[in-house]
Amino acid sequence: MLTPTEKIWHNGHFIRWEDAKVHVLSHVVSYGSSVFEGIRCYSTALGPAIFRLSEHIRRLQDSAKVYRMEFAYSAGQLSEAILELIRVNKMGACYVKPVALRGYGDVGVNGIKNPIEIYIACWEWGKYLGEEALAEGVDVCVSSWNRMAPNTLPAMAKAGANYMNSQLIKMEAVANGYVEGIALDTAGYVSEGSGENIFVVRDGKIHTPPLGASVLPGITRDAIVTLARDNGIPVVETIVPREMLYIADEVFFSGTAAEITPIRSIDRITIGKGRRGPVTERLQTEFFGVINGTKPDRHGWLSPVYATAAVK
Ligand code: PPE
Repeated sequence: MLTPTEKIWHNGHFIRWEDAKVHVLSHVVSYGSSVFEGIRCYSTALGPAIFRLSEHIRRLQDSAKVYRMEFAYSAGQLSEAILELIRVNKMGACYVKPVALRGYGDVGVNGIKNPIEIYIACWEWGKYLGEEALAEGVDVCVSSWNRMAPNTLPAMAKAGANYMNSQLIKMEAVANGYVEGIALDTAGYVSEGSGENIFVVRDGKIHTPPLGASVLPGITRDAIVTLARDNGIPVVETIVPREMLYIADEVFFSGTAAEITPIRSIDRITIGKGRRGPVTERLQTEFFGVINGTKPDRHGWLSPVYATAAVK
């Protein structure tokens, strides 16, 4: 269960956790008009440090732009608010969620006149797909639900409403005894999990669906592509047919919450040897190496919470 922290940031002020409430007639409640981020702060050799802060803030701004939401705060102000929130709450490793929503005011679908409320909360969040998942892999299915069609809800925006689709995928998967579901896009090609991007390895080459396959432009996805290239592992963004999942040597999920999670079976078909494969393991080693300081932070991905001068 969620353990409250002391403070939540709201429109430039720190308020008590208990006071971070919205009115039931806020636009977001009926119409799903929110955009948000999920960010991890890791406990590192430099103290708590946020992974890819500027990229997450940029995506939040991008999501808002698609939905014509205007922020009263700059990227710099939002970054500083996140760092300060972690300091105020005296947190180490934690998960940070900034959310911007259309609030209380006008009624009706067009929420353009409603105030934009920005909240940032943080809490401790462990392993997303279970404790064993990172080493053992997870059992998943292909969902009967498609990811949103490109001309319905824009997948590049991380909007609250997209997660109604995610909920259908996730609830169906769990009800049927799987940990997660993989959605296809409306053309029938592999898209992503309910809260993760997906990677398929065959003959030493990594494939991941392109942005046109209704996927979120994952920041972990980008980190994996970068780390793979750094390490001479071929990686391509390309359309992935469903059957390629079943005949892959390795398949894994990526996400802020899921990090790099191997998949050991899909629709009860064993993937590769049925456990974490060598490419997945190598990428985990590179990824966690940057975080725990055994590998250099070559791309400047970490923003230390207590050394603001180092924030990008
Ligand atoms: N696709 C979806 C649909 C998604 O929600 C996420 C993140 C990703 C891909 C991976 O993106 P990134 O985190 O930038 O690498 N899902 C977030 C929310 C999870 C939740 O349950 O809430 C996350 O991983 O934080």
